[in-house]
Formats: sequence, structure tokens, C-alpha cells
Amino acid sequence: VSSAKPLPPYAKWKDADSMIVHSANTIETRRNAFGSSGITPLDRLYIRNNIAPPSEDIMKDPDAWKLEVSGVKSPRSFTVAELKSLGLASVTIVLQCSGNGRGFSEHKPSGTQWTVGAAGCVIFTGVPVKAVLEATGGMADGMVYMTSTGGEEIPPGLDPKSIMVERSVPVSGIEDAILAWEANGEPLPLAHGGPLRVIVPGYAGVNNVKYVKHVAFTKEQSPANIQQSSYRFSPIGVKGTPEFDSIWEMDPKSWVTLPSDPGVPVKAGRVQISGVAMGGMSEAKKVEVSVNGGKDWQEATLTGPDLGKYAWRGFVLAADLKPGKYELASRVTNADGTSQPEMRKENNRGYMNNSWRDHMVTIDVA
Ligand code: MSS
Repeated sequence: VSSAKPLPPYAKWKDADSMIVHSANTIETRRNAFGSSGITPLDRLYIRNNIAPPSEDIMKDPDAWKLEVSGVKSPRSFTVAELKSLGLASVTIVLQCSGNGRGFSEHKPSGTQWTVGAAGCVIFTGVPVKAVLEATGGMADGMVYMTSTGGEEIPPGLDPKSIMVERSVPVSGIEDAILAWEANGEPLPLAHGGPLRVIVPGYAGVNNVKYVKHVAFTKEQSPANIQQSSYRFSPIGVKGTPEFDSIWEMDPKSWVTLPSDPGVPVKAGRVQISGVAMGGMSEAKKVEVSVNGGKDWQEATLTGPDLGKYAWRGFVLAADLKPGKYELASRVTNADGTSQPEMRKENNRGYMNNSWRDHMVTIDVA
């Protein structure tokens, strides 16, 4: 199946057959295209841009890209080459858009109608934020957020606050954060935030600011719309404001990836039902699978390498299926003992849907 819309130029290198192109800025991985190794190949990883990405020109000399660091005792700027001398760390994370699963919400929230594919598991490599703090004398007194600004050009005549991508996360979240220049062993491509990207493990996609040009430790959250009103858990029909929680830490979530080929019946007999499971802020510990829409559950086997608490795990359950229709569901429990809920937490923009019922897939066995 090839996508109806073509891949935009900056994402031409993606595997078109694995992607659903919603728009030039929103490209989803097909449910059957995650692979089963635990790591999502970059050419199948989803893309989400809130505004058009910067020109490919910024990738000509990635080591020369400049990052400004402020809200520290000795503010200064660093080139990527200089950052590379400060430290090195790799972290495997689930990168997941806050809106992943929005397409299952009944109230049809505005925004991309993602199903399962605005997520992937990626090994990012870069310098620990803590090493950058050490090199700048530590945070200035009283700072409680790390506020990162994306490197997009703001078109003249627009109020920067209305479109700039600038996100604040509580400093409690930066323990394992890095500034990354590499993904899955490759130089970080522009589409995923090259030359330099903030990675806040465990936090929803939007907090991982791409082409980051400024990291500031601040007392207040960013005044940008993307912080103040978007990405907030407001009730259905209510616009986001700072009184509602910001979309930060992710929840446990899993879904079946195979079999899920649309319109292709599965051969009766032994079927390996597999998928991916993330724990959110602690590791995915246990996955249960149901073949009858959540009436009965069986414990699945975790597969693949354990790449740490922020990564997802593969899982598999072997089932002997006679001809018929089956509703395949999965439910993960993390190390903190939190299980994926049956129902989504309703909110205006359909953020953070982790309902196992919404994520079921129906297959025909023949
Ligand atoms: N960054 C920047 N700079 N810009 C933009 O737009 N977006 C967000 C993040 N970051 C942005 C940034 C989002 S929103 C998301 S998801 C992510 O990113 C994605 O990623 P990729 O790589 O996949 O594309 Mo939702 O929550």
C-alpha cells in the first residue's frame, strides 16, 4: 500500500509504504510497520512539526550549530562541536506525540487524527543536560523549569508567541535529559531535530524540542501559546489555559502491531500476536493479551532487549485461532504497578489516549 499523499521533500528518505502522510508536517507509522526488534528504524519513524521545519541548510555544518544557554550562573553559547567535548550519553526513549491515539476519540478533537503510529522507540545520543549545567556553573537561583526554544524562523508580521515552539519542563524531569545529535547511530536528520535536539526521557513528544537554539532555566513557564494553551488537559469544550495540567510525563501504553494488515485474513492455526509496550515513567513489567475484546487475558512474553525504563518492549503471545473474527487487545503494567486503563482520560484535544479498548485491532482468521 503506498500513501495517498506524497512524502514532503525533507522526509523523502522515509519508507513511503510504511507511512501514512496526513500532511507535510504530520506523518504517521503504519500499525504493521514498527518492526519487532524494539527499535524503530528512522526511515519509518513518525514526524510531527507544529510549523514548517527550518531549511535543510542548517544541516550543512551541524557541528557549527549554536546553542545559547541562560538562566545559569555563567550564561554562554556553545557550538555542537563544543558540546561534544562536555560529555556523552545514550538514552533509549519512546518518542510519542501527545496526540497519538486522538483518532479514537468520539468527540473528534481538532488536530491530526493519529491512530497508533505517532510513536517510536529511538536511541538518542548526545551530551547530558547535567554536564552542560556543570560547564555553566549550575542553575541560577530559584529556577524551576528548563525552557527550550526551537530553531524555526518566525515569519515576519506574526506574534512569535503565537507560533514559536518553546516548551518548559519542570527541572525534576531533566535528570536523564540530553541534548542529542545522533539517533539510532546516525547523525540526527533535520526531520527529527538535527543538528541538535532536547530529549526529556519519559515526557511526551512536544517536550523534545527540535533544532534547539536556546535552553533557558527559568522561574516561569514559557509565554508561548504552545506552553500556555496548547498541550493542556482541559475538559471537552474548554480551551487550554495554565490552570490545567501541562502534557509532560507519559503513561503506560501498549498496542498489538501484528497481525494487523488491513484486509488481509490471518491463516487459522497458531498465530503469534505481537506488539509494543511502554511503561511511561517506569519500565514495562507485564503485558497481557486478549483475543476476545478484553473478556479474558493471558500473560504475554516480553521480547527484545531491555533498553531501560524509557524504552518500549516487544511482547508476544502464541494463540491457536480457529476461523472467525477476533478483537486483539493488550494491556501493560509498569514497574510502579500502574496498568493501562480500559477507558481514555477524556480531554478537549484528545491528548495521551492510552485506553486499551480504543487500541484494539480486529482481525479475520480464515
Ligand atoms: N520541536 C520543534 N522545534 N518544532 C516542532 O514543531 N514538534 C514537537 C516535538 N518537537 C516540534 C518540536 C512535537 S508535538 C512532537 S510530537 C515531536 O517533536 C515529534 O518529533 P519527530 O522527531 O517524531 O518529528 Mo506532539 O506531542
